[in-house]
Amino acid sequence: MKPEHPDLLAALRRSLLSALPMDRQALAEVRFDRHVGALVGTLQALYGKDDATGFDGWLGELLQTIGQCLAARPAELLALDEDRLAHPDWFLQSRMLGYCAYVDRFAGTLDGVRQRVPYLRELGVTYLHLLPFLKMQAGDNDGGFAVASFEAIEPRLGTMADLDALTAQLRASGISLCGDFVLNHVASDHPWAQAALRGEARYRDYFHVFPDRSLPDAYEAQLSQVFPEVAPGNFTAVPALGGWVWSTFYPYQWDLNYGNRAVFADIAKALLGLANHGVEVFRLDSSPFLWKRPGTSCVNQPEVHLILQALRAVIELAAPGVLLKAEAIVPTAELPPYFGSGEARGHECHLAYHSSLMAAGWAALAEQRTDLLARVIDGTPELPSSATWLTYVRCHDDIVWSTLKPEIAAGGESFSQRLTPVSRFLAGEVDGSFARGQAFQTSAEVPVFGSNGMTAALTGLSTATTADEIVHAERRIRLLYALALSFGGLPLIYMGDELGQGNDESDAHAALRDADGRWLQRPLLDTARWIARDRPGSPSARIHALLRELVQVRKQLPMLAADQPRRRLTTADPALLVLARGDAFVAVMNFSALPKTLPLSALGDIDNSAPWSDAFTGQAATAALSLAPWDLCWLVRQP
Ligand code: OTU
Repeated sequence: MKPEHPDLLAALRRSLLSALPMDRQALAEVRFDRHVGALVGTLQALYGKDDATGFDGWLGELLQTIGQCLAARPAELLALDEDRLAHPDWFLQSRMLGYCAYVDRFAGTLDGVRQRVPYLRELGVTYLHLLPFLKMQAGDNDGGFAVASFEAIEPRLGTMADLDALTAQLRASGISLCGDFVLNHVASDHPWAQAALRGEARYRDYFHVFPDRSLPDAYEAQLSQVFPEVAPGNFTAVPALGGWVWSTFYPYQWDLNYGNRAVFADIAKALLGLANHGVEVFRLDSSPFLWKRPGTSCVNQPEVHLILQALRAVIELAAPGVLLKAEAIVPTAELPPYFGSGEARGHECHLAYHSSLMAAGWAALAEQRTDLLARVIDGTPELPSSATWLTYVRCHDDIVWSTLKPEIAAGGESFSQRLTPVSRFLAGEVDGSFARGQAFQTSAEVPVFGSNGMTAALTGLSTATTADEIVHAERRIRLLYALALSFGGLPLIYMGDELGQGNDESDAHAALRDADGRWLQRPLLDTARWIARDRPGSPSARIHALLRELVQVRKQLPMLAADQPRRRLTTADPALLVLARGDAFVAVMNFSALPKTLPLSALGDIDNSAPWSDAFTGQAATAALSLAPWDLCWLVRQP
C-alpha cells in the first residue's frame, strides 16, 4: 500500500479497532501494521482501479467486519493463534499425519466423528480433513461441494453446536480440523443464487450471467472441461435468469463472480465465521478457477493469486493460526504461485496438494518403472518456509492424469500413448493386471482422463486370493504410503485405506456410482474390518499394523519433517526409486514384481562413510540391499 494514503490508512485502522474491545486492540494494531499493506495492495489491484466508486468506504466496511470477527474469536482460539505464530513450522513436523473422510461415511454425523477421535489418535492422526459438512443442496450436491449455506451445518450431519464440540475435542487431542471451503461456486439453492433467481440485481452480479450464447461460446472455445462426460460444458441455461450462468462443474454449482468486490467480502466473512468455530485449515476447493479472463483457459489467472493473498491477509488479521490449502489439481510447475510469488512469496497458501506425485506413484506401480515419478520429484520446486505439500495416495476424487502432461512431454512421448495403458491397467482391463479400478470420463476421443478406485482395489488387495498375492498387494500399499510419508510434506491417509477397504460395491450407492464414478472410492467405513483391526492375522489388522508402523517410525525421524532437504539419487534400475532426506535418511523403493539387489555403493553420490541401519528393524544394513518384489527399505544413521 502506497505511503501517500495516510488518511485512508488511519481510517482503516479506526474501522478495524471500532469493532474491538479494549483488550484486543493492541493485538489488532500490531497485526494491522504488519498486514494492511498486503490486504489493501491486493484489493486495490483487484477492485480499486480507476478510482472505483466507494472503494475506500467498502474497504472500511471490510476492516470493520474483520474487526468484528476478531472480537468474536473465542479466547481459546486466540491463544491457539498466538501459539501457532510462535511456532510457524508446527505443521511441518514429522509427527504430523492427516486423515481424510466424509462425515457420513466415516461416522454418520459430526457427533459420531467426535466419538471416533480415540481411533484417530490410535492411528497417530494430527490433522483431520472432513469433506464438506456445511448445509448442501437438497438432492444432488456433488458430495456436499454444492454449498447451500456457509453458516449452517448439513442437518443430516449435525449442528453448529456439534461442530464446536467436535473442534474442541479435536483440539484437546492435538488434531487440527481441516474443512472444505468451496469458494469457487455455490449451490443453485444458496440464498445468493435464490436472490438472483428472484431477479435481485445485487445478487445477479454475484454470478457470471450471459443473456445469450455469444460470450459463452467464445469462452467455451478456450475452456477445458472438468466433467466432460457427466456434466459437459461450462455454462447452464437458466430460464429464470434469462440466460446462461457459468457453471464449471455441475449445472447446479454456479461459479461466483470475483470481479464483484461484494463476493470477496462475503466470502472472507464466511471464512472467518467458520474459523471461529474452530476450523483450523481451509481446503480452498477448485482454487484455480476463481477468475475468468476472455481468451484464456480461465484457470491460474494472476487475479486468483491476488484473491488468495487477500484472503491470507484477512486471516492474518483475524485468525492467524489458520492455514490455507490450495486445491489446485494442476501440473507441479504451475503450483508455486499458490504459495505466493515475487514479493508475495510465502504470503498466500500454506499447503497445496502434490497431485502429480500421487498420479506418478500410480503410474509407476502400473508400469513398474519410475521415470515419471523421478521427473516429478526432480521438478518439485523448493517452497517458502512455513509451507509444504499435501502428500497422499488416494482421495475422494479420481486420479487426475492431466497433471502429468509436462513430465510426459519432457520425455518426448505422447500423453495418451503413455497413459492409456496405465489407465487401462488400473481399470483391470489389461492381461495380468492386479488392479480393479475404473476409468473416469473416458471415451473414444478421450482415452485418458481419470481413474477411480480405492487403494486396496487399485493395488490388487481386494482380489488377492493366494498368500503371495496378498503379500504383494500389501507391499504395494505400503510402498505408495511410504512414498507419501517420506517425501517431505504433510501426508494424508484416505479413510478405509488403513483397513484395506475396497471399492464401494453396495447396492445402496449404485445410483450414485452410475451418475458419477468417483463414488466408487467413497464407501461406508467397513465396521467389520474396523473391529477386526486388532485381531491378529485378520486382513485389516495386517494393513492397519503396517501403516501404523510406517507412521510411528516416521514420527521418530526428524529428517522426515517437511522442511528437511530432499534429493533423488539416481540408480541404473528403472524400477527403483531412491530418495534421500538430508544426509541421514535414504528410502529405496522397488516398483517391480521382481526382487532387486542394490549395492549401497551404487547409491549415486551418497556418503557411505557412516554405517546405515534399517529404520524398521534397527539392524545394520549390509553392503548390498535385497528388496523383495514391491518392497521398500528406509535406511537411517546417526547424522
Ligand atoms: C474439487 O475437485 C472437489 O475435490 C470435487 O470433489 C468437486 O467435485 C469439485 O471440486 C467441485 O467442487 O476442481 O481443481 O476429478 O479433481 O473437480 C480441482 C476432478 C477440482 C477434480 C476436480 C477438483
